[in-house]
Amino acid sequence: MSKTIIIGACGQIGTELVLELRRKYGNENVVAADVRTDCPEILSNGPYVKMDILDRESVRNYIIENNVKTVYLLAALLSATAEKNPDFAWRLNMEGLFTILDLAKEKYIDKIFWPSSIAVFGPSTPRINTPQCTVTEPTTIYGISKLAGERWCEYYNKNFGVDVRSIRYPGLISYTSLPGGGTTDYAVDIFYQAKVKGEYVSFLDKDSALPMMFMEDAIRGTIELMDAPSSSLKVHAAYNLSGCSFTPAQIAEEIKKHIPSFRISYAPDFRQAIADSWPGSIDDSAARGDWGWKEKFGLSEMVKVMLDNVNVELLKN
Ligand code: NAD
Ligand code: AKB
Repeated sequence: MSKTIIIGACGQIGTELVLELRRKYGNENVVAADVRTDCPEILSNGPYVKMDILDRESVRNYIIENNVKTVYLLAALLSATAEKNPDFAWRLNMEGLFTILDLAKEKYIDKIFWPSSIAVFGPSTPRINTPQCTVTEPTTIYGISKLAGERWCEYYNKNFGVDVRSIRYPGLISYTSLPGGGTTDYAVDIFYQAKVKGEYVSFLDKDSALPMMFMEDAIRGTIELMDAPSSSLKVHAAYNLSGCSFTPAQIAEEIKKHIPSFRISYAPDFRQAIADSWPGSIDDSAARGDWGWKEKFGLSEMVKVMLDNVNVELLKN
C-alpha cells in the first residue's frame, strides 16, 4: 500500500491529523515526520522519521524510496514567530512547498495538502463575512508567504496538473498539544491559565473578533477536502473555512459559566496589530457548495470540551 506522510507532525495540527489518518489508513501507512529528533509519546503508535523540510535532497529521497503518495505539508513558522524572523519564515514557508510541488509535478506524489490561513487577508479586505474571492493585501510576512503559496499551488495545478488542496484555516483551538506561535494562540492559552491561575491576561484587546475553529472540525474538514472528488473542486488555491467567531471578552464570558470566579484582563502587544489586519468572520459558502463543509462546534460546545480536556501538565514540557 502507498504511504501518507505528515511533515511538521509534532505541531498543533499534525499531532491530531496523524492520529486520525492512522485510524483511517492503518498505523503503519501513515508516517509522522518532523525536524524534532524525538517522536512524542502520543505519536509512537506508528512510524516516525526525523526530517528537515529544508533538506530538499533527503526529503526527495525519503518520499521516492518509501512509496509516499500523499503529503500533508504542515511545517511553517506562524504569524507571531514569523514577524520575529522574517527571512527564515519566508524560507521555511516557501522552500518546502516547492520541494513537494516539484515531486508531484514529476509524478512521484499523487496528492498534496498544504494549509493556508486567514492571514492571506489584510486591512483592505472586507472584515465581516470575508468572501472567498476578495482583496488580499496581507501585511505580515506569514500572510505574504501564505498568499504566495496559494498562488503557486494554483499555478502547479493549472500548468502541471498537480492535485494540491488547501484550506485557509482560522485560528485553531485544541487540547492535545500546545499552539506554535500564532496570533490566535490566546484562545488556547486562556483555558490553561483558567485552570492554573483562574485568571488570564489577554495579549489581544477585549473586542478583537477573529474567526476560530475547534480542532476536531478542522481535522474532519481537512480529510473531507482530501477525499472529495477532484471534479467537484473549483478552488485550486485555498478554501475559506468558518467555524465560529468571537472576541476575548466573549470567550471569557463563556468560561465564566463554568468557572464563575474566572477573571480576564487585557494587555495588547504586537500581536494586536496582526489581529486588527485579519477578518472578523469568514464566508465559506464555496467550501459548503463544492464539498459539503459544515462545522459542528460553536463557542459554547468548544469551551466545554476544552475545559473538560486541557491537561496543564503539557505546560511543563
Ligand atoms: P506548529 O507550529 O504547531 O507545528 C509546526 C511543526 O513543524 C512543529 O512540530 C515543528 O517542529 C515542525 N517544523 C518546523 N520546522 C520544520 C522543518 N524545517 N522541517 C520539518 N518540520 C518542521 O504549527 P500548526 O499550528 O500545527 O500549523 C501547521 C500548519 O497549519 C502551518 O502551515 C500553519 O501555517 C497552518 N495553520 C495553522 C493554524 C493554527 O491555528 N494552528 C491556522 C492557520 C494555518
Ligand atoms: C496564527 O495565528 O498565526 C495562526 C493562523 C490563523 O494562521 N493561528
